[in-house]
Amino acid sequence: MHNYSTQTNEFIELSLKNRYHDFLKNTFHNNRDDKRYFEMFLIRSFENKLLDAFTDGHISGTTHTYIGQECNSVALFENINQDDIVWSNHRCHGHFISYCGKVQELMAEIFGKSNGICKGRGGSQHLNYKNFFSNGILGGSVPQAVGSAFSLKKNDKKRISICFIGDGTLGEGVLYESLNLSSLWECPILYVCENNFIAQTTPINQNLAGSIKDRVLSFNLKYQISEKFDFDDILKKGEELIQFVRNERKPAFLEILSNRLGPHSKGDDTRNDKFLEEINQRDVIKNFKKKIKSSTEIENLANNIIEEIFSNLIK
Ligand SMILES: Cc1ncc(C[n+]2csc(CCOP(=O)(O)OP(=O)(O)O)c2C)c(N)n1
Ligand SMILES: [Mg+2]
Repeated sequence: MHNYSTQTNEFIELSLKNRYHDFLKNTFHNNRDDKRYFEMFLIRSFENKLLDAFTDGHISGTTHTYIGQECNSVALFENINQDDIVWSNHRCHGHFISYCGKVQELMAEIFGKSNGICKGRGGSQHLNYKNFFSNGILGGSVPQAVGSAFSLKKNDKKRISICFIGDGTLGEGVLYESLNLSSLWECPILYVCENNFIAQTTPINQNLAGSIKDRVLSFNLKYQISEKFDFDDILKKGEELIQFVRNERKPAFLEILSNRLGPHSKGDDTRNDKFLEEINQRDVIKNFKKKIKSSTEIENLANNIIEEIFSNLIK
């Protein structure tokens, strides 16, 4: 067992200096599963705090939380570098935290503060920091992701572009133009489709004909699916496709079956209790926790960090 609970200040100091990954190294050393559990739990704690902050009237507008899908970005970002180009969507907080760990600037951004990532003007959905971009328009980032991958193809031998979409984004026509061109031009892009079986309130069986796999294969992209709701499986498939795109300079598509455990945005969940109970049983964090001896210490550390950041913000 480790005593992690004293490291709140170190986190705040290092993540402000864009040294989140040094914090992870200093704190967890070679204990990779503790580190992964911390990263997933930090995102969950951040998102829960955010929902509370809306309920308590600290902020207005809207937000889409990543509760239930934390495992996807934590696993993928083990193989994505800060100089790769990341194109995220409306559900971007988890991707962003995995990219750089700048939790306080993200919360400040959502609170509309001038010390936020985009000086408080981007809000929850429109982030830009270094090579990370997000866009709240479904499919809005997709052609840009292809453009950036095309540029990397011409000017770079190792960097890649990563484009996150949801299953609902399969209804946007621009996705197919993008799949087509990225395949034809052999662009180094990885599409990641986080398939949580629902788009806002519309279940996938009411808006998607055929299969995601068949659509992707028809454009001749390399395709993989992670369907086990298991961190190690996402890590393995993600690593394989990221290495493929990096080395072969060709596009690939990873579909990850996922659980959206929270509402679409703040309180708008139309799914019934029985279904919610079922998907909570496959909560990847809960299952991952079973192998973590210091889980309480790690949860305390993450919760303390979020609490400290939040209380500084509302002072
Ligand atoms: C072009 C466009 N149409 C509608 C919306 C409103 N909207 C925001 S998120 C969302 C559902 C997205 O579903 P999916 O792509 O599956 O992602 P998820 O929310 O499940 O992560 C919708 C309809 C939007 N942002 N952009
Ligand atoms: Mg969805």
